[in-house]
Amino acid sequence: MLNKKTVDLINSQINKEFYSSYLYLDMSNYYYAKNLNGFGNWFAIQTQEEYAHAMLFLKYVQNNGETVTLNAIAAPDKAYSDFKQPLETSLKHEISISASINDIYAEAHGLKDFKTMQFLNWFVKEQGEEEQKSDDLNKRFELFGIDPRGLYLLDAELATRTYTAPSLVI
Ligand code: OFO
Repeated sequence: MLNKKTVDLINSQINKEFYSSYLYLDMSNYYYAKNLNGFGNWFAIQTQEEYAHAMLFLKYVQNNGETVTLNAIAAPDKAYSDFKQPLETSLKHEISISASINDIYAEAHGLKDFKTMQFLNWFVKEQGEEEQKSDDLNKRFELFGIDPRGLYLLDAELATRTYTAPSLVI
């Protein structure tokens, strides 16, 4: 059994993770349409990761005998006017997702819900890594992305990224 507010927060987090997946799919499409297939690949893998996060939260609700509530996923409404914008948007988005997970953690902590805190530990670490990855990509774009040859090499590097399923087992 979980506290109702905790279940509500986690159900809302499921929606945010699916939205993240959708948002990154939109960014992936943007880069593929510009023939930056490496950037397209990088965000396509982000999409897979976010889908996996949503499913982990979903499984946690199910495993605790609670009801999963699936709400409508908002359409990604961003229009990008240059190659840097999706990178900046994604960093801001990751920071907001970290804050959202911290809010669930704070609720669980207040309730001495150690089981949920332990479950969330993986996500707290994962968000730290996600923010770092995104920040790193922003910085490398600033260094190399403005020069066409640098952009070509960065795109080629991002094309090599492959998907690894989350290590968390629920
Ligand atoms: Fe779900 O990890 Fe990023 O947002």
